[in-house]
Amino acid sequence: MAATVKNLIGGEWVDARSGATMDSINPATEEIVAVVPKSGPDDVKAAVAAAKAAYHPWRLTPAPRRGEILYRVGQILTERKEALARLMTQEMGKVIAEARGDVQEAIDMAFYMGGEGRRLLGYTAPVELPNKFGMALRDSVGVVGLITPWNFPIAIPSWKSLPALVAGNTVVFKPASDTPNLGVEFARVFHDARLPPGVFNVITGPGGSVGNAIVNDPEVKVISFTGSTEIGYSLYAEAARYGKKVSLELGGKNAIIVMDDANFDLAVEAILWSAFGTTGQRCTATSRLIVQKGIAPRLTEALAARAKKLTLGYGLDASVDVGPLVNEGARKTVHSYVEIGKGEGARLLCGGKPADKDKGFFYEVTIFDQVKPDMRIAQEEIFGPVLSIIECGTLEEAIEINNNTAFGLSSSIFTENVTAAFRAIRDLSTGIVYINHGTIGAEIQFPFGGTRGTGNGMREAGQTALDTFTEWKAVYVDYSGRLQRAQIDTDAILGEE
Ligand code: UN1
Repeated sequence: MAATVKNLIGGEWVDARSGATMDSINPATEEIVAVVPKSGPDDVKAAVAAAKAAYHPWRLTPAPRRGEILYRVGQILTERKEALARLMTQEMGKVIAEARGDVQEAIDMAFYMGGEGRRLLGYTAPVELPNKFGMALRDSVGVVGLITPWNFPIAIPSWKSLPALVAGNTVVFKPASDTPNLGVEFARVFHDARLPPGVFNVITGPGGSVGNAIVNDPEVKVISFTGSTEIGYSLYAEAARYGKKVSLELGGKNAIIVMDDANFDLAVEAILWSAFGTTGQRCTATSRLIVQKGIAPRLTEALAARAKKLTLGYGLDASVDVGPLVNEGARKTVHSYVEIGKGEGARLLCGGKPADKDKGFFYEVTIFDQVKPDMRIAQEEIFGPVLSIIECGTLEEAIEINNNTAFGLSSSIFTENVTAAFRAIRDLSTGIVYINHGTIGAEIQFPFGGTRGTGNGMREAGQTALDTFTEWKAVYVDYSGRLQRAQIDTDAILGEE
């Protein structure tokens, strides 16, 4: 039976002011999973006001206490891991093992950022005048707006909210329209961890009205967004009008390079996992395979044979390899790219059409070879189970093909040659680089993000996440009891005129 859920504003569970609702659909069965508030700008206003009212007390709560609440969040997520994972498979389609991994990523982040409650490290440095002290501190920013996608419905909200909260900010969170129920369940974890009312608010609704209202509310000081490049760039321009800090995590066109000397069996496993895991709907998914000529025929044949054996189905069944696409629109987009690929002269090796099933937005796992680096299917993000195989001659050529796209999130090379591996580390110009592993599977303690059109230079996760959600404050304490002028009175110390 479909759940009916509410927004969380100022610690209260409330409907949209207008009373409007929208449905969240199971992409495997097309049944309604939940009925959620279809919020609008008024609801955003209320959430921002609640977050603003909660800000000063939260900011003045000692950071170790804030961290302890995050530990409780980690504990509750651990207790609810299986239930949240099942809900995730139902609401967005990823297979159950991957859904558990998604929740685990949030658990990891909760304990990692909980620890930041006793770190949030600043630094001291020597100063140039006597009887004077200098230090640099991280300070909170204020109300932050978090707008997240459906493909990692628990993990990505955790990457954004947990560093924001430990640093002393308060949150207005808008989950994706395809996974609003999970967004509300995520908020429930904070509520049940006894986070003070108003520190974390969730409002569900369409990006057009709710997302825009968050971006255009002057009280929201930071925007962290993960989604399409088109929307990301446009909200970046909007937010710039208010001088807001913006962190963008956008598209990818990630490649695995396979050199002739690669561990063949390992490469096959890694390519299938990175290209077709999460039905290709990860920002980090492998959508290009750049393969050296010597190994290309054998690798292509092995991949096509193995891909045909992957089982498509409802991800609650643990034997299923690949779930559905998130909605009908996504399936249409994927299919239109397959048509484009055929039109461009690439050769279709397998898949290339919606799967033959009564219900659900399933699409067959698809591989093209004879793809040229400048074809649209090798340049544009498809966000589905479509792999394009491009042949290359040398390592230099492979690296050049890898780097020559509008995106720069993740890349990978399979080689047993340490010299080639280190050259790749040096020259692959993406934010994440893997050696002998596919392009997916980043861990939360390292920076996550990419170059070029993948973002705006910010990084999520790791220590770098704190840069989005803090301002640096430089503090000088002069205990000399007299006026000491920096850059001017320093000469006197050396006895110079
Ligand atoms: C995403 O695709 O937006 O590295 C996030 C990975 C996961 C996160 C992916 N840990 O593939």
